[in-house]
Amino acid sequence: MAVAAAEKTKNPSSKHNIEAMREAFYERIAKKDMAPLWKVMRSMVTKEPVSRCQPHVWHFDDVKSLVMESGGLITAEEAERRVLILENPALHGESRVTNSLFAGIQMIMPGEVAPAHRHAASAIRFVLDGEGAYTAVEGEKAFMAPGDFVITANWAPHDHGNPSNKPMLWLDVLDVPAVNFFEASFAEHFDDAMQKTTRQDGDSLNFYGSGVLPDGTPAMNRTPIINYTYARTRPIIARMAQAGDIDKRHGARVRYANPVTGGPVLPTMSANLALLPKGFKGEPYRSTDGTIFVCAEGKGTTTVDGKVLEWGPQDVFVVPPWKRYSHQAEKESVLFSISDRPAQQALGIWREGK
Ligand code: 1HN
Repeated sequence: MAVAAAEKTKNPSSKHNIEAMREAFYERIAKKDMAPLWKVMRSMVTKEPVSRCQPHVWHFDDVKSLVMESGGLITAEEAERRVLILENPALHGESRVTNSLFAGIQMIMPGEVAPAHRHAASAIRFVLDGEGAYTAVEGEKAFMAPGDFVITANWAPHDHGNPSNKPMLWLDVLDVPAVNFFEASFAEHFDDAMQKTTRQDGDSLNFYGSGVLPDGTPAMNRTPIINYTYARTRPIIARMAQAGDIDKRHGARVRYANPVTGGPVLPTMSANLALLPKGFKGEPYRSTDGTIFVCAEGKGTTTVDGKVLEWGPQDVFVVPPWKRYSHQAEKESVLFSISDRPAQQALGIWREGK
């Protein structure tokens, strides 16, 4: 201290000089494409996760009427995929709901086809409305109903069609922003709008989800099941709840699993389905995986970092990474959720807490 004070009296402008010298130095090194770490280190290496995303809810009434309106403006064929992007309010223009995930609402009208393509990004669908449209994935034509959870793994050819007489709407979640972070995107379009299907609706769930496996099934980092139907999964959470197997934070919850390995359905994304009994007041929880929720049934609220998100049937809401949240159910409710947890776990960075 005394030495510094002495320095100051000797050279009153030394502080100013060193600042000016530093600035001049930074300008010189910038010309050589370099920069000082010490100016940015604390904001790069934060003590805790800092998310740019905001908690937000999209109410299905609004979403449905706007998506239906888009049906009068563009065909599925013209659009390739008629999807309205759910943009996080803090990330407008970035086509993402969290930093790593894309979410959107897709609609396919009676008689329409969304042509076959494939890409490096993996996709999931969670069906919101309508019945009897299909997604054809890797040769299986999977007919869909509300609450169905459908997997399109990376590079799997897929097209959608709607032979029913009602529009069908579903939530799409893709790891596109994560793939693009790595600048590893590839895509391919096929000459035939519809791929040839060799397997019947439900084949992959019957073959791989019945406690037996076709002999010789290799272990893969993604599930071989295309459609985890609501009809199969919904009764399981009801029985868990009846048996009192109710997590204090998450309710009676199952994890969608790859039946060959027990691991997540995809290497980049994993999903859950939870039943919250009427009057459920969840304990707070947080984790580093920002999570997208869909209310499949019921009515309630989720408090995120002090902000109350009200949800009802088919509403979609997002909880940013490491924000503390708790669920409250006014009626018996079912929540679907999806996040990038397996990607974070593969990197060894996933954490959870209270
Ligand atoms: C995509 O291929 C689909 O196949 C849906 O249904 C949404 C969003 C971004 C990029 C590709 C689909 C998509 C997408």
